[in-house]
Amino acid sequence: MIARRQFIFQSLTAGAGLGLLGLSSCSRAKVPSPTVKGEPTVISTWRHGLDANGAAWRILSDGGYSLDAVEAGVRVSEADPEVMSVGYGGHPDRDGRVSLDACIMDEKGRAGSVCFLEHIKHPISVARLVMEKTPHVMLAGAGALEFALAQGFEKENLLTEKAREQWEEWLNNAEYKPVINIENHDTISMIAIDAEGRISGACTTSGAAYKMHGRVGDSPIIGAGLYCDDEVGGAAATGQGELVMRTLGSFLIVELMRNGMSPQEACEEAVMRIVKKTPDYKDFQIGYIAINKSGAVGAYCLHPGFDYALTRRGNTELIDAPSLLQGS
Ligand code: SD4
Repeated sequence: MIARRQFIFQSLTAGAGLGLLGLSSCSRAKVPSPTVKGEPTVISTWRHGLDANGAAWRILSDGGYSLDAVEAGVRVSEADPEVMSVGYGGHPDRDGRVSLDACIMDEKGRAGSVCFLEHIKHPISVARLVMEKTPHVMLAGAGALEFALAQGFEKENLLTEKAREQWEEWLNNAEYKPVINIENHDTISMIAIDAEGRISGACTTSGAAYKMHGRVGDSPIIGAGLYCDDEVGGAAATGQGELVMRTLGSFLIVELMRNGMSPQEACEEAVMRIVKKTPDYKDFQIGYIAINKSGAVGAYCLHPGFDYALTRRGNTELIDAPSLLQGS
């Protein structure tokens, strides 16, 4: 096990490296104080997390299970056609096809995932059934669709008129260029602790807009888009999946917390890992959220503009995550 002081040293080294990278030092925003033990808490990415947290909170405040809460929570964004980065109404790939990625984890360390899934509005619920009803963790593409249909899910057209029009406009140039903070929302990742202290997480997305057909991002990859360990806490990601996948960001954050970092320190360190390994990191957005067993939360991102929703004691706040880079 790496000693706590070594992590502090590494953090300091990372901070010192900022100057070399031509960056200002991180502005550390006020971190919300920890939850009182036994108090349910839910956090989720972006403004659309406000409604999603509402659905999760209805379960948590009634003494319900965190796994049910995160599934119900992210289903709200999946069903909302105005959230054009998740589920129904999501941006299609460059061929005009909507393909979805999602994963879920429970407090026992069990995991389920689907990727490159077309025609199913609620991939998170399919991911849960992969976890609960199969010996596998992940199903992809046609196999995932076949499984979903066998489980009674309905085949639907997920491409809304609005998404089709935007895609047709994009075809005029057909240039793949990720947009930072797309419409101020992106993947929804959610982590919840229930009254019994059980931690579960969920992550669901339509992925990068106008991606290559068949592209899979970080969101359904256990340890990249999401990771929970009931002994430690949970972490989740949003933003350019390729950068998260290369560094297995959510797993990294949980392991950093296991070794003594606060959720805030761990999120910052995970962003710095990307910065060190990605010369063109300024062209992308990455956002991380994390919570530990004591209910302390943290969040960090590359560019300003990433926010997350925090609900506890029946109150929901939308909090701006501190960013490494400052606004232009
Ligand atoms: C992904 N993290 O698939 C997700 C969401 C996204 O640009 O598309 N971000 O990479």
